[in-house]
Amino acid sequence: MTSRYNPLEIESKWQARWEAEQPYKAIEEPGKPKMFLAEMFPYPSGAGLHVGHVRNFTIVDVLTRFYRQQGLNVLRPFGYDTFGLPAENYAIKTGTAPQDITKDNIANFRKQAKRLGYAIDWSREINTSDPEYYKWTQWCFLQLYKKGLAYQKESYQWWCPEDQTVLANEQVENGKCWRCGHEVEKKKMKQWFFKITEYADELLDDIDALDWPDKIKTMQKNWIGRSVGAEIDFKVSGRKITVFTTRPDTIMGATFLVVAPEYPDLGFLVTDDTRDAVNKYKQDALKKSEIERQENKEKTGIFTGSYAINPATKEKIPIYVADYVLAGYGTGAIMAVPAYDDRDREFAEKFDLPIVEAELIDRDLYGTPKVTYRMRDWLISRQRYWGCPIPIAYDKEGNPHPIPEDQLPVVLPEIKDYKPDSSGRSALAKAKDWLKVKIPVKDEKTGKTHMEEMTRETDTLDGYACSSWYLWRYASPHDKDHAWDPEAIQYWEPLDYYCGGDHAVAHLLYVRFWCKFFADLDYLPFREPIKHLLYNGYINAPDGKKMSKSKGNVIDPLDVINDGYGADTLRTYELFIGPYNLDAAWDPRSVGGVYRFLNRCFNLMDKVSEVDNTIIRHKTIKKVTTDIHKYQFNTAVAALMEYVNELYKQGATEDDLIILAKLLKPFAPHLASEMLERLGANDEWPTWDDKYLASDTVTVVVQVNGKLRAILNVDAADLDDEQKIIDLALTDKKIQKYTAEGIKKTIFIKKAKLLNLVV
Ligand code: ANZ
Repeated sequence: MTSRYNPLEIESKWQARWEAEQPYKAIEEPGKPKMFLAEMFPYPSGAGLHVGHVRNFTIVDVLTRFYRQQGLNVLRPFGYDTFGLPAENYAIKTGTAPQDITKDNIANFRKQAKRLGYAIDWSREINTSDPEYYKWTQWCFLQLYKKGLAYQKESYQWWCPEDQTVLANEQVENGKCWRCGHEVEKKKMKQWFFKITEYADELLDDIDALDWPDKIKTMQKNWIGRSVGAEIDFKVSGRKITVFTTRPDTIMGATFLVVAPEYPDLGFLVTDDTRDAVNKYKQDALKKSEIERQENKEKTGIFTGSYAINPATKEKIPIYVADYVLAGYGTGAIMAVPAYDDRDREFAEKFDLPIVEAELIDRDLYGTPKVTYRMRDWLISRQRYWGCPIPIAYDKEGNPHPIPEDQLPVVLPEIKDYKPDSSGRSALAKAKDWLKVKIPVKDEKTGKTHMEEMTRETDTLDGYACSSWYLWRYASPHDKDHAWDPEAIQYWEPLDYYCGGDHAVAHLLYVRFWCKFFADLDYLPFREPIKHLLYNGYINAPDGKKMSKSKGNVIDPLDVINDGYGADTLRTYELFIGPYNLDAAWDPRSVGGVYRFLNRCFNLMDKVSEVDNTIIRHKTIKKVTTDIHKYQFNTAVAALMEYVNELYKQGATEDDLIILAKLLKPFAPHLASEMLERLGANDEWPTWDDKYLASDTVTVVVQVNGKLRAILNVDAADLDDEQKIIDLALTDKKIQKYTAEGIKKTIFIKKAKLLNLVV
């Protein structure tokens, strides 16, 4: 007689054993097939794990355990994405060092993740704010810098006045800061960029072959946004304006030019008469977000006072400035063809400009072919303290110099006041001693090297830089000599399964970009870092609303566990809740249902009897295995529930129970391990034999002129094939008696499984 199911007791027993024995430690075994899985590593917030993390981590855990049980060499590491604003803002508020906050939060996350029983190789933990880690983020930066792919540029940038920092395009959502929701504005600043556009074509061309959700693939394609067209020069008194157009064939109808308000040469285009008004227009335009500027509102704009020559018609055409032309796209200048382009027509109508329906001409006559992308280069400098320092220093003339690799890491100094100011420099500017650094400089004339005192860069890197290479660090997380060990990379990478519910265009595009870049440097033997992507849905409150502290509707996973349900119930429930890729609402009753199911599994161990359940056993093995392969975790759990119901009805043999425990282990590993131990079995994944799985047959009624004449046994799958059913009916002797004269009409009603032959 077994005791009552006591999840808390069983779970602490198995967790203690896993802690002591480290069974999930991954070791390279050349020649043995591998499987590498990871979730998008979490930001360890002060609030600890939430139910969304649990869903995300459990999906990875189910696949991890599934492949382990199938005998593959599985790597499932864990890490923390720790730089960023929440810890810094908390530090500003409380004066606590972000380093200390982060340490505590990590300890809490680790404890909680262990409480959930994940099959993690804990020896491979990484933390992006650990100097041992970010030393290599800085090394990555320097490789990009050496190849000219990390560069500085003065440009208008999104600036969040609340967080006092610039934001990347991806971090501006509907004109607001992604983090604090404050309205953003444009500010002209010198900033660091990564030249992701260099890889735009390859990033686009390789998308189709990825086994990623179509939704994400489409978002990336749109984000990159390739446009094929031409650049055409228009002469303007001794200068020229180059426009980008996808319709060079319409040039005969170009009756004016429009430049963006930020157009660098605008100063040359304005005249004494127009200068003030144009400046005023420009200032107003800079306050608008790009989205606002592209909205289909009434067009605004102003004449600059200058004219250009249309190279095709040789006519003098006016040059306007208008905010519907964007600075960062194409050349920031367009030829307006109001007869063919809606936006240009609206503008022409409003400003009374000619609309000429001119003939279309050969493409090739004007301009040079040009491909343009919506995607911009990736803005990476942040005026914040809590980030990876950019390994650059400036000489007296303000020229940047890379910090030599043997001086890495550039460690973040401990400071007292973390607050940035509106001067545009991070709090690092106040760390006076840290700012000074000696850098070797080679004299071009003498060839000799001398040390020169310089000032360090005070910007830190966008956190997305830190997460652009962590998947490779997992292969050799403690390597002191490389960012990643080539042999370990060769064995484990690329990542087989990646699971997350965020970052469709930012992180998932950046990591592809770095992969291609490091592949070009021969540091990586593959050009796509992630084979299969699982994009999971969110878990909402019982009323379907987003869980949030302010609404007081947050479900704390640790409460669910400690209420007595245990981690196995929580894990199984979060996958049973619905298809993994859809949002789902928390349902407390269903948690209880899953708990009762696990109880029933446990109690079945008392009910061993002599019966033959071979067919249902093989059916269940097949269903659970194929469902997991298709990521249909909810229906896999449902199949196990059905199996248990059958075993209660029929009785269960020890073999039936062993199969149950093996199939249950990915979802409820503690209970399953306990059952397997008591049953004296290993956890090897079972296989099914199709010979026990005769296909389902159904009966189809065949009528002739409305009278029942025969009943056919057909394969259920054949119900979809009307002709096959008819052919089968016509081979039946009983039917043939009535159809010798031929058939006028056949009516097949699939739902009723009925075939009527009219003769
Ligand atoms: C003349 C023309 C005639 C155009 C026509 C279109 C249709 P996509 O497809 O999105 O790449 N354009 C170019 N640069 C722009 C900018 N910085 N801001 C706003 N609009 C810009 O769009 C390319 C077209 O958008 C270009 O081709 C240009 O207008 C406009 F019947 O040139 B077209």
